[in-house]
Amino acid sequence: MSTSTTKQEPTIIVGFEDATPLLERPEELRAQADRDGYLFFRGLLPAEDVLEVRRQLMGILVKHKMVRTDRDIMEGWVDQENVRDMESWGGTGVTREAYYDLQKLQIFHALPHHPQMLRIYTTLFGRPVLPHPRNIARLMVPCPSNRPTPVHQDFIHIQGTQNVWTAWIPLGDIPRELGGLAVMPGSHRLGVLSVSQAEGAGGLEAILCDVGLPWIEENYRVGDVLTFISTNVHKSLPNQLGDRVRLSVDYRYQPADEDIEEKSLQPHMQVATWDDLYADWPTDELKYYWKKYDLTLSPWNEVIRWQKEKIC
Ligand SMILES: O=C(O)CCC(=O)C(=O)O
Repeated sequence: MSTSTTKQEPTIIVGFEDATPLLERPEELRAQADRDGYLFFRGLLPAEDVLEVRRQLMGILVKHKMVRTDRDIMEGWVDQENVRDMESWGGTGVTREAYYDLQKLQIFHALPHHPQMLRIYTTLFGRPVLPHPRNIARLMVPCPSNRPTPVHQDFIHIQGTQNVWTAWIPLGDIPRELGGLAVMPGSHRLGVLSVSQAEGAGGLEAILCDVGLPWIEENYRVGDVLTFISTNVHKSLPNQLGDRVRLSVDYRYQPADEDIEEKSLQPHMQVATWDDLYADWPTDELKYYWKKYDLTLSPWNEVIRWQKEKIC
């Protein structure tokens, strides 16, 4: 007699519940966050604020000849010829040079301090919030060196407290075919999962046995905000359009009185020093803002990152 195990394909749900009304009912917001490990806010950010960030990022893609200028630049039509052999740098979607230009933009570092963003986390935590300065952008140009982001939990890459929440913000409409983020509700209760090596941002894939949880996908619109705790399992969908860039940012927040690992205070991928990135900023108030907090640093633990190769 032979035995075989068949892996159950997870259910896919399209469309999140909108948690915006719960910002007026903190207890319910916290209960939902605790139950699902994520929250979704439809149109919370003013479209014009998000679109200005998009406009400036598109300007960088134009400068580096990655998007076409014979069509509306805001639509992000890719210059296929120029990106074919592009070496994408560390899950950012673009070259190191283009990513450096982006990290110098004040507006990109100011968006996480938007009053609507701070409102989410002051309501969720009920105490002072620390936005991490290590802000990340994904300029996911469809090209051979860019792969969808694998199934993962952020905690192994961030460490510090597990109570870090990622805000994933689409910079423009991102229908599912353009490759937005999908989350697995309730997956934060699985604990920190083992990983194996993978292609795509982060380079590590969480090993999911038959956990019986669905995936939730979304057709994102400009102004939407998705947020999830660092142990929530998520991934990006593939960009099936193939001719348009997917732009998003991911910012992180935690209660200011919980542990933080030092690299969360450094520029992403240490692409430059803060002094270098700040050089052209017209105003000073956001420079080194985290120094006003009395932070508790916790050490990096390589063992957390490499709980590898568990067999289901
Ligand atoms: O946008 C992506 O492809 C990856 C984002 C992500 O995994 C995150 O924000 O934690």
